[in-house]
Amino acid sequence: MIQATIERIETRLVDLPTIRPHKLSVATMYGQTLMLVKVYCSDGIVGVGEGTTIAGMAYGPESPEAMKLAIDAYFAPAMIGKDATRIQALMAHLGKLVKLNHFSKSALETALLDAQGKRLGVPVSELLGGRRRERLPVAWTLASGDTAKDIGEAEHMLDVRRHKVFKLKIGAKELKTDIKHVADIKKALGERAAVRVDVNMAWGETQAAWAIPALADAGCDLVEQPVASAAALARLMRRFPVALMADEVLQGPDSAFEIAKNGGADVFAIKIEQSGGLFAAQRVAAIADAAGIELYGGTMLEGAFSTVASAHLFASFANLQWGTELFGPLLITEEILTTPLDYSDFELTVPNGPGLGIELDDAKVKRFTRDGLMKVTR
Ligand code: MUC
Ligand code: MG
Repeated sequence: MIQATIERIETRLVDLPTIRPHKLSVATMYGQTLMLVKVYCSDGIVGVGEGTTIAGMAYGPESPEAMKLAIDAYFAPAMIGKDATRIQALMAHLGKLVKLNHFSKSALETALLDAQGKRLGVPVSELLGGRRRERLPVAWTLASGDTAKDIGEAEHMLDVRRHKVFKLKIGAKELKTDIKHVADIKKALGERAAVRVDVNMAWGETQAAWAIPALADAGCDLVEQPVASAAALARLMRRFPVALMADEVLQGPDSAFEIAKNGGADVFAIKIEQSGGLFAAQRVAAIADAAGIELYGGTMLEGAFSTVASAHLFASFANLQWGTELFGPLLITEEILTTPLDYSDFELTVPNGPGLGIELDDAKVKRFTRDGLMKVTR
């Protein structure tokens, strides 16, 4: 029986610039902040996890700063001295101490899984039941705010064979302007690419009912979270020849069950952070499978650690009908890994080494660390 207890937990905030402003209906992002957590264990093994949000607090209830505080003040003291090898038991214990904080829990669970994989000499995907695929299709988001620029960006991605599925961020402008934007992009790309939209909850139900058929006519094949309410999303279902995807309303297994019960979406965008961790996301996928809801591997525009943790999980899914959007590290100007991830031929290779199978470039990360280091020890 392997013995390893948790000795020390370190958190840091890492501020990284994005390659261009990323415009969503809720905010424009100029940079991304990663909350990185390291879990040091008594057997000398260190696991790394990450928590990331979209545009600070504009998208969801947690911020990177709040995650750091929650871990430093509440999670870490409760983890010191505990068995690092009993991950589900430890996460259940933390679940009793901290009610919500899905993103912080995902970061810690990622670090514990990374450490356990390193300890056992297996990739995290094997701890999640075993991978069914080695490579994952990766969509790219066009969100410069300018149609011509977006077309140029998409053409470049097609030329270098990095992406052939494009998600367009709409909802901030007039409906007609947004629909023209989508139609122009789809017309320029034609059959060479799939075009989807994410409205990030910006529309009311009547606006959505007017806009979705026009989007379908424009050649869009998937509409993500057009409205805020799960009930309104359910009412929009089956009315249009285009798939509807739930994102923001999907906040873990309980909400997944409610949406599935109400026939509330064709597709679930599964995100490890929004779900409350990798095991919770696995339960969301099981609910979707049982309900005949299709799956898409979502992102919180995460850095390498949450991206790769998600990749290990999505690689193990029985169904992944709509591929993934695990492009987060490509939106950031700085490489924070000693060996970059392999994005090629429209797909990401799931790393194969022990744990997450990636290594942090500590010197690089140090340069971009915001406040210095916070340590919680016994
Ligand atoms: C979201 O709402 O899905 C994922 C890709 C992207 O550009 O933004 C995110 C968040
Ligand atoms: Mg979304």
